[in-house]
Amino acid sequence: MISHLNGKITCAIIKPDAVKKGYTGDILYRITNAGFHIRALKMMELSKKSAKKFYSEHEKSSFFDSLIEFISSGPIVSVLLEKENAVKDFRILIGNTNPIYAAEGTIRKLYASSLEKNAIHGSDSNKNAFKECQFYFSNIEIFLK
Ligand code: FUP
Repeated sequence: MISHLNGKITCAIIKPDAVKKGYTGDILYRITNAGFHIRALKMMELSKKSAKKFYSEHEKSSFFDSLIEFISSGPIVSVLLEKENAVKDFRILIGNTNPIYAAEGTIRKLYASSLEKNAIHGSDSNKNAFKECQFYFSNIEIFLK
């Protein structure tokens, strides 16, 4: 069982805009420099079907089709991160969803170009952190020993 990791893991995704612009290394440096430990990492492309599954909570939103088009438009880097207060601290590190409102020094302020092309994803709850880490890494227990 991995319930002892509740609150200590989160799922990050470096999105196609940031990967394409060559920001992957800089972003990972900022993440590890902030005290997060990388437990698993992979570069991949999401099919439209997988993208729809990952963002299913937004399927009724007006921006859904565009979001699916964007997130499946090129390679992404998905990362399983571990740290105390991982979910909350990572959301602070990445900043507001819209880079216009993101605080100075946050990853979205530094690397995002718009609300949609906002460089990075971070889980918004402990429940979603487990769900999303499982989505990208299937059997997460092997990475968390
Ligand atoms: P976040 O939790 O910060 O990733 O933001 P949301 O779950 O609210 O939104 C998921 C993604 O949808 C965001 F990263 C960007 C995109 N989005 C839009 O493209 N348009 C919107 O109006 C809202 C969100």
